[in-house]
Amino acid sequence: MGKKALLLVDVQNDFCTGGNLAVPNGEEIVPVINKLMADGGYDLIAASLDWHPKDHGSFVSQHPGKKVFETGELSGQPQIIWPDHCVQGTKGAEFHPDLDKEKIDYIQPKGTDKTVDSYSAFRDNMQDRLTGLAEYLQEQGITELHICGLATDVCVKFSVLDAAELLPGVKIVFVEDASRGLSEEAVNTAKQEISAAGIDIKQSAELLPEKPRPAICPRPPKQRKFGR
Ligand code: VGL
Ligand code: ZN
Repeated sequence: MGKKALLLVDVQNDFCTGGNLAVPNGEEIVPVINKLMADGGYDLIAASLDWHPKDHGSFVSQHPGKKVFETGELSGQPQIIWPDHCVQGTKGAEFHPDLDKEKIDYIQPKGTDKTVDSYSAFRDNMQDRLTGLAEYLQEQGITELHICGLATDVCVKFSVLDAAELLPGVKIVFVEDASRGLSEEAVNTAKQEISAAGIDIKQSAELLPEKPRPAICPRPPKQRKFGR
């Protein structure tokens, strides 16, 4: 029998309300993910962590004169300049406190090299170094992988597209309502790219076992007396 796995992308404080690179309502996915982890019937749950050194080359602090969300350069490549975020060992880099962390079997750090960014949980943005996650999932013999997290239009999108490319034969599903994005427009583009790659987009309820229906008529109705 095939194994079904769940991949949580960057469910970290800095991507939630109050964090340094907050995704609007990012924390809303936490209860959705907790339910998926509890009832989704997964054989394995993996999670990526954006895990940057404090002087990472994507940080605005390393680009004097640049503003956040402008395009700059990193190792000769165009690079979006981000607020400093998910610095190794800080509160912002921790999983959201309400996430059921004990259900996670494998943690994949990424973005640890300050000279290259890594949106995908599978490889860096130069596409020349794998993180090890694909190899791990292959070794485990997974046949289906559901992916969700933060942010839909950045790290989730690149993780989903890479999963389809790097895990041939594995069915990939993007779980939309267990993900949130930075920009609505970019989320729509991300969904189009995911669909165009032949990857399924589903809602978490479609991945959970159906609740037993309430009986329409649990016992015969009491006889009602009209008049006296
Ligand atoms: C992310 C921007 C920079 C993400 C990570 O997790 O979506 N976005 N680093
Ligand atoms: Zn980052």
